[in-house]
Amino acid sequence: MKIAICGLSFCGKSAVFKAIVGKETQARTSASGKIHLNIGTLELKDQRLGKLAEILNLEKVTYPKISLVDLARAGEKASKGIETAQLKEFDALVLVIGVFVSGDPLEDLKNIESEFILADLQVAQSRIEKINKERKARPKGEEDPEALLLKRCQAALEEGKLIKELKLTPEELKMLAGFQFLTLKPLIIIADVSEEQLNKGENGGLEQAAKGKSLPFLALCAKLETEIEELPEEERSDFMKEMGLNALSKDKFIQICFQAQNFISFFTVVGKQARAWPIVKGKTALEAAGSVHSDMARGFIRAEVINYQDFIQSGSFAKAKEKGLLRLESKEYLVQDGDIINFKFNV
Ligand SMILES: Nc1nc2c(ncn2[C@@H]2O[C@H](COP(=O)(O)OP(=O)(O)OP(=O)(O)O)[C@@H](O)[C@H]2O)c(=O)[nH]1
Ligand SMILES: [Mg+2]
Repeated sequence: MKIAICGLSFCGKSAVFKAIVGKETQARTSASGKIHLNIGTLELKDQRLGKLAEILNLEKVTYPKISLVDLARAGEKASKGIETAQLKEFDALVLVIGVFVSGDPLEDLKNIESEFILADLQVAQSRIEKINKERKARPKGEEDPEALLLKRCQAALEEGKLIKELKLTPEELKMLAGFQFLTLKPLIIIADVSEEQLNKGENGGLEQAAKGKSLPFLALCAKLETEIEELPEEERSDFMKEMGLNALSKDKFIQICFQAQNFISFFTVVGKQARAWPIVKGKTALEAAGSVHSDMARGFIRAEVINYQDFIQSGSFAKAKEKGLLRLESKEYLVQDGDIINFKFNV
């Protein structure tokens, strides 16, 4: 899962990256040599997995990972706006608004959204034109379903809406998947605030704006959180108390990234290893198997499933089986958050 941090120049992107990723950053230059990238890896430390390892006496746990990329242009290339083309390859976008420097954070948000909308409009329009040219031969009155859907997107974008605000069906989403529309990607809004703003709970109205669009939101003072992380462990909690902070934003951020993508987790236990797998809510056992290994989906026989809660209450797989809590499920079973799954397959 790849997530990009984007935003206007000098809005605090790298500061937020540093606060969230900590010291394990790698500075890289992209193949084109123009863009300096900071890449960091985050793990969703699911407590349930640790508990499983403890009960089952396992040696290794593997958490789901997020690759977080801080996009920054080389100094002389820096312009005011966002280069939208470089955002296409990402699964989700984190938009940083520099409330600590901005004269008008809401205006910044609006401007960036407009850039996203414009980029998507160009993609939609050029595809519609192409379809019209290619399919001139169609009998009159018969509309192409792809063109129809794209026209709906175009209309929404022209009204200043994000494509995700259209309530699209899974089939429609599938049809649009190849276009990599920016306004369809999960978007997380981060307000980088000053210490003073943090203390006053000020975020330039962004929290409400995000809420109005059902976008996940987080306010943090990146500079302060980085300073805290650089403190010796024993001084941290006192300093945080002094600053009125209960927790660092790091863990919350990771959770928000998962929620924004509508992910739940299922677990597998193989040998001495337990692993958590993220999957979009509403997927079947067959799709879950495929996300672990394509062979598991190809040769799928059935899934042995027990939910984490039931397992904890039983204390062992054997006891759970006695109680009838270990279920055999078919391909169509809808995976639930916390399911421990043993895929039976044959290739
Ligand atoms: N007071 C304050 N200053 C901050 C905060 N976050 C970032 N800064 C400062 O703002 C300046 C710009 O921050 P960066 O994180 O480099 O911004 P950026 O968006 O990565 O900039 P570019 O990559 O050049 O587009 C730096 O001098 C930071 O120290 C903050 O939360 N509070
Ligand atoms: Mg930067």
